[in-house]
Amino acid sequence: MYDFRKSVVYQIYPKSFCDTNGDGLGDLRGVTAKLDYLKTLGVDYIWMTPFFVSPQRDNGYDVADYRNIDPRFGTMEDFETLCREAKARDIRVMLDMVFNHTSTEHEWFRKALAGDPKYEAYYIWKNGDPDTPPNNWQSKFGGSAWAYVPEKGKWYLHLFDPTQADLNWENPDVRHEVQEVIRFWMSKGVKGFRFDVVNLISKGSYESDDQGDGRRFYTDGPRVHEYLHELNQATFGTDAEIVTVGEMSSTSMENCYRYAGADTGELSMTFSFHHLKVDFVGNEKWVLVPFDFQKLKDILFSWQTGMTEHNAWNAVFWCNHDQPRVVSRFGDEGEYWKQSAKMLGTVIHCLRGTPYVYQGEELGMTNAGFTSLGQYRDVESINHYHILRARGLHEDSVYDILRVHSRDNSRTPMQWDDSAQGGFTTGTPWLSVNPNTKTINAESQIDDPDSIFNHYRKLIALRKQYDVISAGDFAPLDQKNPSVLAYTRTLGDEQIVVVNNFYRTETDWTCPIDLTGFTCLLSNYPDTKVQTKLHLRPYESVILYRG
Ligand code: TEU
Ligand code: CA
Repeated sequence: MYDFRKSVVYQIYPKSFCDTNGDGLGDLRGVTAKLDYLKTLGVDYIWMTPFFVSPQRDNGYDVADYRNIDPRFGTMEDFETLCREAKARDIRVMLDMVFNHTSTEHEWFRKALAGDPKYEAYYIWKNGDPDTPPNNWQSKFGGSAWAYVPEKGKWYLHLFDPTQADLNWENPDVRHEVQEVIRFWMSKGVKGFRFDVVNLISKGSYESDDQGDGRRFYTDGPRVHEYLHELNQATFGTDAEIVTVGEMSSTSMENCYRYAGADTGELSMTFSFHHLKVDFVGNEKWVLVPFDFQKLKDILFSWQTGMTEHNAWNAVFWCNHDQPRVVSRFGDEGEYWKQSAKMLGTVIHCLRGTPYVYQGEELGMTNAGFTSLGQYRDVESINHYHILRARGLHEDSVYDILRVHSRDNSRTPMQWDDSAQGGFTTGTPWLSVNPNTKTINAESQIDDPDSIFNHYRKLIALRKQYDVISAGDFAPLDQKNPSVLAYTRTLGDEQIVVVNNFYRTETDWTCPIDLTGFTCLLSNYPDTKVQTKLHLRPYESVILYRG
């Protein structure tokens, strides 16, 4: 079996990666053009977010045709070229499959609307009065999760945008369609799949939720393990080289033991998000609160030990296209930008799991810094602008919240060089390029041995070189320390100790393990002295090794 523990996945948001024809939208040819850059970084997989035919209401997560490429991104030929060129560089292609819902422009939904009973049964409909949704479930993007179709006198379920209708997985025909789509892309040589919100596919009972927004009725639902096991057996499970990852929304660890268990026949690994809700209030992200460092460690570490005890595998990450930039979130955009970005990279890459790098993270790209609604494109952000204003928040406060939490923070175009559009496009970008591309860009970092890019390159290389990083057991160190995040990984006689000062204040830290005989594998300061009593400078981060 292919050892995905030694692999690193690089996430590409194609719309914002590289535009080759000047229309302001990144495209597949742009990805091909940058494969040498990715090879230099050393990644093994590229996960590309959806580029299938789509009205782009949710940037491609509203799929209208699973087997064809949206002309905005290119052609099937472009995709085949990309696969070929990636393979020539030993990079594998991972696709993003959105099977919880389709766009309402998908042929299936159109046929359902036109009254074809076969396709009507592909979605989730409830009869009811036009003024009262079937229950109180809320869309993840705000508002009711139900939309009314007057011609049918029925409501359909949409856990996301009204143009993203939830599929009815109870219907075996739906499950067969999904299997055929997977086989179609497997036949093109695709070697990985990321499954969007895949723990939401099995809805339980459609009761109103007197305790919340309905998520407890459809999250990790009653038949989800059965469906995933069936999908595995019918499709990718036949190819030991294929790696799969499920995006698990508001999941539980107990369920992830099964989703990502080594012997459960479901998926290779899971994304969970609890460690990123540490700057929320409960499930509410549209608030401004400082992040809770203790909670961050407790959650990260409990998933490390819990998943290991149950022989299950984590995807480890800070960033994706839905999350703000990590250096802005948990690091420092100012004086210690470089040190903090490197520190955050080290924390993730030495954990037990498969690390994911989101485009631009390896350069220390920061949040967008938008100041007006017109700059935002994300449906969730725009909806919440209006929701928060309607709740009575002042405009400025709403902008402050969006600047911290909007998904557009991570979607601004990739910063390739210091030109006005960052080398992303020769036209007008669909979302503004961050003006800090003048100083934060790939061109200035690739050949600089001290750059964030080269720190990530080293982290990726270390994983290949040291089995203890890919396979070692995890144990926390001094978990209650108010500013240090530290842990060990151990494999036989080999051990690494990873020590990170998460703050800009200097701190003395005595390692509970005697560090005599350890050497420094990587640090974000040039002159780290290896000693049991460490004096940690701002955001100082070291990997110590004994073999
Ligand atoms: O996201 C799932 C999800 O529930 C959240 O991350 C959501 O995007 C939001 O941040 C809640 O505050 C996945 C995709 O990654 C996302 O881009 C899509 O919009 C969503 O599913 C629907 O397909
Ligand atoms: Ca383009």
